[in-house]
Amino acid sequence: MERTLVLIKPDGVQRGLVGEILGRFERRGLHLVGLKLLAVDRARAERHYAEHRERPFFEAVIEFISSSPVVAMVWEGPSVTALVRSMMGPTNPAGAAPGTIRGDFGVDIGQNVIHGSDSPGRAEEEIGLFFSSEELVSWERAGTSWIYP
Ligand code: D4T
Repeated sequence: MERTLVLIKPDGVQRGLVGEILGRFERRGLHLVGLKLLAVDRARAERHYAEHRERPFFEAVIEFISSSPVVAMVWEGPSVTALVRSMMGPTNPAGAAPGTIRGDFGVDIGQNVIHGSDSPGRAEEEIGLFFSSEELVSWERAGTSWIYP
């Protein structure tokens, strides 16, 4: 079963949106297998955003993600990476439809509330960057068979 990494960014945590965002994924029927609040240090931030090292916004995103705690989550489900990305909306909230997380709570491309892995392969790497294997819990949630077989 596919897994993906979600971060509620410092703006989402500071604005008290953790429960709202987590609840959307729960209500959608996704399965939670990892969850923690943590401060992202510069080294972890640079590894997470390594693909953007040459981009002009690199320094700003590193400072932002390490400015205040984030909530890291691992969600499991069929096609969960694409499904989470569709619930998030596009990177720039200005183009995000109402009903998406960024469309409901975001205004700024930098402070865009949430991160989700952009492919299943990338999700595996990002989960490894934020969670040890002992922190991921395999469990059965009552009623999952009524959401997907
Ligand atoms: P993240 O990685 O935060 O989920 O965002 P996305 O996957 O949606 O978008 P991204 O990797 O292209 O961008 C990473 C991060 O950089 C910020 N950003 C991005 C920015 O401040 N200015 C920009 O022009 C872009 C493209 C927002 C997200």
